[in-house]
Amino acid sequence: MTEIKNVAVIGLGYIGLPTAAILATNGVDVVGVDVNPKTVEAVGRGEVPFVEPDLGGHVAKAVAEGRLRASLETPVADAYIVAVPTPFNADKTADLSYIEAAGTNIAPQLRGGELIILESTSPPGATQHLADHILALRPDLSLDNLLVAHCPERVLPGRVMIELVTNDRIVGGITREAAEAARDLYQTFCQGEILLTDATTAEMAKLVENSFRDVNIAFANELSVISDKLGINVWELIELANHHPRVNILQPGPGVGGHCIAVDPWFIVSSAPEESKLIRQARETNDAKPEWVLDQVGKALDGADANSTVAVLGLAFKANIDDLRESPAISITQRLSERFATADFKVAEPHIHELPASLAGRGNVELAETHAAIAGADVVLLLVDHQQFKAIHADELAGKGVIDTRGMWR
Ligand code: SAJ
Repeated sequence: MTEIKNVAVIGLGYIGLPTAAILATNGVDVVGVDVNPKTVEAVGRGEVPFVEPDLGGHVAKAVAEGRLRASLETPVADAYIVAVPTPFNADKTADLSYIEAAGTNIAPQLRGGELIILESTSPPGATQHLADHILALRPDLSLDNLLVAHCPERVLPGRVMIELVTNDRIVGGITREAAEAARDLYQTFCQGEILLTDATTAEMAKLVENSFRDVNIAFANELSVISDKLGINVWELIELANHHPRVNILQPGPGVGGHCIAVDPWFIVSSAPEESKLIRQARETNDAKPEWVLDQVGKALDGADANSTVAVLGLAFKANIDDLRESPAISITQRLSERFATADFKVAEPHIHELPASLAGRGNVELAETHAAIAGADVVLLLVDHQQFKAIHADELAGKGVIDTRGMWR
């Protein structure tokens, strides 16, 4: 195998760019590749096109030192790290077209001996599929002279630059040699333990971690619905139960958002539909939670929608971030504005300055400052437990219908 002096990172998104930057600041020559010219231009200038603490400094330093450059074209390199999206299709199977496109662009650049690592969250078999795809384009090569491995990312948005260094990593090789080569590359920046396995187990490990969280959040969400029916405060209930030394129930919410936990379990379900009953049910339970929140608002409005104003607090998919992707708060606000078309909705989200496209232009939805939104509201609906909302005083809520989906005012 070739000694790895330079790496091409395919996909400069939330995972690819941090990985490219951290490799570069640890002495590896990196070319970051992206299909979006704006991303390539921004990274080329040493800038980061999205919010992630500490990433800006790494990218600026790597570019200034000449270790990181960005390109629209896949170059010749000793190793390739593929970090492209794996969305799901309408039938909830994984869409591997971005991975295939990355493979198509890598194939002509290969000379034999390269390491190819798939980092994208993938259904079981995707790494083998990538290898097969490349080898079909390059029949002159084989797994004897091409090292293909899977190394799933597991970093938490908002803590990416810390967790890239400190988290343990799972590396699954199509061959043992591939796993060992990938381990050696990650060791340039990863201080956690690097655990070797086969590619399919590594793929499943990532999916299982996020499904574990999804199933446990579904349990909490189900408890909140049961508790409401029985007239019990679910937050108190969970706090009390969690005093048991072997019980650790997660927190209910308005639904599960983000691009990982609400997606990855479906990759397990579509691989083994008959056997994944609990995992599927958890997904359905969490996906049903927004509808339950809508019903709560309906009860609070009590038929008086025409003259009512609802303050909606928070649009992000979780607390203290600006990430709106797959946010249940957005879909709840959209559906509220349609179902209660004669009510007004004042949305307070401290992390944004204008409404996202899915909400902009709706006559009854408007962005507002938090306290002003509450002051004019009949019903206050808290969807995200942002730090900023802690400053809301109990007096501000007096006399209003309050729906607290996060237990902020438990
Ligand atoms: N949520 C709850 N109740 C809870 C915890 C979370 O309702 O008790 C909700 C959040 O509000 C949010 C969603 O779940 O809508 C997901 O948030 P999260 O903080 O659980 O996870 P993500 O999506 O930000 O990141 C996860 C992480 N996976 C695990 O913790 C197992 C991260 O380590 C992964 O790298 C990431 O998915 C990923 O990229 O796969």
